[in-house]
Amino acid sequence: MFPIMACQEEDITFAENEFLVRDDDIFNITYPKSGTTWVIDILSLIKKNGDPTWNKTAPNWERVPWIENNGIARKLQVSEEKPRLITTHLQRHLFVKSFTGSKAKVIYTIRNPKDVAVSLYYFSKMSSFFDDPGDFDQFVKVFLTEEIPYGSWFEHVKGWMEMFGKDNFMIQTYEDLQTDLRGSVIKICTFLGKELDDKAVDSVVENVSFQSMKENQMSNFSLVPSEFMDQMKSPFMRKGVAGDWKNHFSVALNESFDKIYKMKMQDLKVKFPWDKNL
Ligand code: PPS
Repeated sequence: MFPIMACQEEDITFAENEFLVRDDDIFNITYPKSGTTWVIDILSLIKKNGDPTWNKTAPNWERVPWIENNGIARKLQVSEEKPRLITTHLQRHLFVKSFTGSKAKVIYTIRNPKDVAVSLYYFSKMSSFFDDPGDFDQFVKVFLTEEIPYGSWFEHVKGWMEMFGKDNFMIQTYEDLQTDLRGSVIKICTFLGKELDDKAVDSVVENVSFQSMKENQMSNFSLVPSEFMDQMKSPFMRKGVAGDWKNHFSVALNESFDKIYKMKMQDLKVKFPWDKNL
């Protein structure tokens, strides 16, 4: 399932079958609400060696566009940008076929799924791209299925983790961005083979703080008309913390979530920071 206002079948089919990946492409890949826009701002600052001008003058969807969104794959196909910075929420099995065998790099950002569910719940309330989520417990039950835009969180993660260990694949957690933003920026630079001096790294860190991005209209979606995103209902840059799920999950809901999580993730060898609490 995809939100029809953002993604048309034709665009997804073109991205999957006809889009030609270049070896210097850089992909920012996430399940929604996992840190997509945070990494967009980090990547666009790294590309500009820490100069914030681009981040402050072009919206995130122009700097690191979502390949599955209306008309974007065709535009990117003829783009002369080097490197092309591309975002996607696509599952691995729907992703661009020509990626296989290329040297294009992927940064896969992952977040505690309970926090993803909370963030997506509020986003579904404010955004006309998604159905009204109803009551929180009900929404979490839907979140645990496939019947959700962009598909199951579990399938998304398991699909992309098949690339684990490959030289052109990096896992970034939202939680690491929280606890060590500077260290994470440096790791991303190393992965991309991009050398930034200390001043440039400082500028990246400063310009991607929650507060800076919340105030930057090129990052906070305030340019989107309120009929599509009603930030009076819930701001896009909502809380920006790890662990907000504890304020939303009842004991019973948490237990049933953990049970399903363990069952669905038991075969996955890769472990995440939140797994130790299970
Ligand atoms: S989307 O719609 O999929 O592109 O959303 P995405 O950007 O993946 O996720 C939005 C959540 O990320 C939080 N966010 C940040 N947190 C901390 N610091 C920074 N700089 C930052 N930028 C985005 C944003 O607040 C959403 O999380 P919640 O929990 O709803 O606050």
